[in-house]
Amino acid sequence: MIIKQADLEGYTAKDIQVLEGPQAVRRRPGMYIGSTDRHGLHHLVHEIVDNSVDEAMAGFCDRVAVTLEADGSVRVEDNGRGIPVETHPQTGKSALETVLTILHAGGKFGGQSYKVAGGLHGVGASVVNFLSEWLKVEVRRGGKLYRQEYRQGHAVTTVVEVGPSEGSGTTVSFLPDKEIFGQLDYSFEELCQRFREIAYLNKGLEVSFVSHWHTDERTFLFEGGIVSFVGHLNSTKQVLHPPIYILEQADATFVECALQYNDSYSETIYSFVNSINTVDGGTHLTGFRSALTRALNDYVRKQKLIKEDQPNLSGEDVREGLTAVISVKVTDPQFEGQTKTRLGNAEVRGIVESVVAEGLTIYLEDHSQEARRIIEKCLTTQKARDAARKAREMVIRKNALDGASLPGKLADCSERDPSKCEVYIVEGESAGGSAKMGRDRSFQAILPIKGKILNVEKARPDKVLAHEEIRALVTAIGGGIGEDFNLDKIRYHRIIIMTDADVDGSHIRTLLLTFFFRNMGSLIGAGHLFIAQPPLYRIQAGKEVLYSYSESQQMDGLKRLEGRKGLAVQRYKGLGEMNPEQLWETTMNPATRTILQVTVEDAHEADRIFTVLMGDEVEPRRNFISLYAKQVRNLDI
Ligand code: 0RA
Repeated sequence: MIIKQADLEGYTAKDIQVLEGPQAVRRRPGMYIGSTDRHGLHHLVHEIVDNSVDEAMAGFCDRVAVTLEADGSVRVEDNGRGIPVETHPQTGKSALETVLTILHAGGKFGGQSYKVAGGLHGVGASVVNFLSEWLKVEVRRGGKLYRQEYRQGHAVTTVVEVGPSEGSGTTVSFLPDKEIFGQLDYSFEELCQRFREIAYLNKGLEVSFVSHWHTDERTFLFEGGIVSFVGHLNSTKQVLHPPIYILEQADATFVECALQYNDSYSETIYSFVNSINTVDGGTHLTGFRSALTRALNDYVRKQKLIKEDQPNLSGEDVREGLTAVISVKVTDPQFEGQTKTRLGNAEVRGIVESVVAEGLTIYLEDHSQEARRIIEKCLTTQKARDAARKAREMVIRKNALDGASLPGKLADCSERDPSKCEVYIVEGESAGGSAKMGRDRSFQAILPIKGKILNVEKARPDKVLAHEEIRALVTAIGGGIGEDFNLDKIRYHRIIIMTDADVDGSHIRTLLLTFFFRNMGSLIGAGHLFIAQPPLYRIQAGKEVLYSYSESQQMDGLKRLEGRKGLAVQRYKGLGEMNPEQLWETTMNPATRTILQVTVEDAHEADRIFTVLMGDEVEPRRNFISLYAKQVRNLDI
């Protein structure tokens, strides 16, 4: 961009924004919405919905209706005040057109709206407009109905008064531009996830979603707000008490939190700022954590539930088995970090800490039975953590005595650079044998696992290491376990689970995934865990051999070789039916195999799946399997 000297006079921030028009955004959409895949597409929907949610947070709207049409266009309707249509003094255009054509213009109206600036959040309705083939907006306001239309971000009509209206509100419809997004790819469940979250965080707000694209619909409305949210997160667990709820306004900051302990060993804390999920936490979360530790320790000391010389409960002790949602509403949030998902406002920490500590203290004093159950759980955790530390130290010492010897049944590779090494964790002796013979021993190690390994959901962390199969796994991988797990020490950068394609195989795979998820989580996050994909069928016609890895591939293969002489079809029921060469060729040779990388995209949802499938409550498991059959299948690929 070249700016001549004369033009610089009177050059303001406003003009810079005008330069960032549709073309700039369309040239680099990723800068504004992250990507142009399904996530970017969903981002457009959320951007528009979030504007209506802001109106709800300001107290003027209690209904948002989202419709996904069969042609891929989206309609978002709310019953708020309606975007103002009068002329905006700085732009000379209507406020409506300003919001839809000027980058980041959203927060400039309505001083008390909780608009979030920066990062990928709240990039504004204009970005959606710029990335849409067309966009239409209707405003019901002051008894009149107004309409304006755009193409690729350019107004093609003025704001036209088209008739009278009842009530007030805003409706934005748009068709994401296929020039930007290619084929549109919407996920009903992913969209619902956020709509459900919004409804939880804004009690009394109805968010409905009708999709003619998926032929499905859902309505979310929670009178209980985040208390219902915590109930939902704990729905498959045994809880220790009804949810605790704290709500307080301190200056211009709203603090709201709900918490409930369950009898599991995991911690689930969700934090939000202005209805945005702060996955990287921040000052509000820090304040919450300090408050929890402080209030529980104060109570324990005051009630003399702990000996005087016994150490305080640690943060980990008070968070094991805790499910909590902390939601704050802040007027001028500062978001930090790469993805702008960490709250930076320093003053929020103290506000949250004192509100939560006070609320908790009052609750504990008023509810002595519930308090006793919570404290007992924390004290048990403290003891168990002590025991676990001793067990870990024992294993480390024992390994040192053994000369850090690797497990006997591990067939290690000769390469020593972890980034070049992989280990196959193989179910069963015979499959292990084939894998050992079929592998490339220079960089592939094989660890056979016998029978069903420990059900980690039911076992205490300190008991996990008592199990021989687990110890073999931990020593082979080499990075330790649990809190001591060190990603830098792992001996293989590809850890590949290889099991039979039957029910037992899928059970063992789920157990292993649970184990890794709970005890070596960062390994999944860093992309080191994989699932091998052995073929389901082998078709032979003369010299030509085809392997198929899915039923549809098998259909295609059969069609292709139809009518050939001597057509032979073999269905593999287990890895053991393949000879070493076949196993290498189909499942282990990096040049020809497919392996699936395990991600923890939604760690909580994964946790739910593990808990429900492995836990001992039969009823939720049955419900769950019918409800989430799709996800379970995905997990059990
Ligand atoms: C600022 C001021 C006013 C309304 C809105 C924003 C508004 C924006 C959106 C976006 C989607 N739905 C919306 N609803 C309302 C109104 C200020 C006033 O009437 O005094």
